[in-house]
Amino acid sequence: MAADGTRGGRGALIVVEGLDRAGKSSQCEFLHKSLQESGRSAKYIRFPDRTTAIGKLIDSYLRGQSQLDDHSIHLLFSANRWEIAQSIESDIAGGTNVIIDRYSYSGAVYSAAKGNPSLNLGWAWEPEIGLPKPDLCIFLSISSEEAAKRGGFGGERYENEAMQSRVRELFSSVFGMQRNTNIQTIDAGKSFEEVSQDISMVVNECIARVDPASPLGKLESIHGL
Ligand code: Z5A
Ligand code: MG
Repeated sequence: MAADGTRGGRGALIVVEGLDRAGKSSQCEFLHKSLQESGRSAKYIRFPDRTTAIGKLIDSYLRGQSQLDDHSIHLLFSANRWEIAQSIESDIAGGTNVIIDRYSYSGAVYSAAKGNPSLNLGWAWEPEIGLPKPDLCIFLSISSEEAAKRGGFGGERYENEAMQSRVRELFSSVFGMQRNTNIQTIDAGKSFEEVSQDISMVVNECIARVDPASPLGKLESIHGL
C-alpha cells in the first residue's frame, strides 16, 4: 500500500521537533493513530530510542546516572539514529509513512547549546550527514511561559531554563539556514485540538506531494554552519 492508501509509491518521512513540553510526543501519537484510522500505513519512532544498547547508555546519561564526555554522548545520540536508518528507509520504500519524534535537529542543537568550545553547531551536524532526509519537518514552537504552564521540568539533564533558552536560539539558527528542506513552524501554545489540526493540514499536503518516482533524500551539510 502507498502512503495515500493506494497501491505503489513510497511513504513520507515526517519529523516533529521542538523544545521541551511543546507536545511533540502527544501530537506524534495522535497523528500516528489518525493516519492509521484513515487507512494509511504509518509508523511512529522516537529519538532517543532508549530500548537499544546505545539507547540504554543515553538513558543512563540523561537520568544523571552516568557521566560522559560531551562529544561521546553527542556521537551516541547520532549512532542511535544510524542504527535505525536502514529500517526507516525500507519502511518508506515499502509505502509506510514514518513519523519521527525528535531527530538530527535536536541532536545538533542540544549538544551545541552546552557551550563546549570544541563542539559547535557545525561539528555537531557532521555525523548527521547522510541520514534519511525528512520530506517534512514540523517545528512545534512554544514560549517558555506556555511551556511552564504544562508543569515543571522533570529531573533529566538539560531540563533547565538556561539550557532551553540556548536551545530555542539554536533551533532558530539551524532552521533559518536550511535550504531545500520543507520546514513548517506551528504555534504549539494553542489547544491540543488546534495544534493537531494544523499538523494534520501540513502532513496531508506533504503526503499528497510526495513524488512516488523520487526516492527519499539524505541529510546534507548546512551552508553557513
Ligand atoms: N536529545 C539530545 O540531546 N540529542 C538528541 O539527539 C536527541 C534528544 C534526539 C530527552 O528527549 C532529551 O534528549 C531532550 C533532548 C535530548 N532533553 N531535553 N530537554 P525526549 O524526547 O525523550 O524528552 P521527553 O521526555 O519526551 O520530553 P519532551 O519531548 O520535551 O516533551 P514533549 O514530547 O514535547 O511533550 P509531551 O510529552 O507531548 O507533552 C508535555 C505535557 O504537555 C503533557 O502533560 C501533555 O499532556 C501536555 N500538552 C501537550 N500539548 C498540549 C497543549 N496543546 N496544551 C496544553 N497541554 C499540552
Ligand atoms: Mg516527548
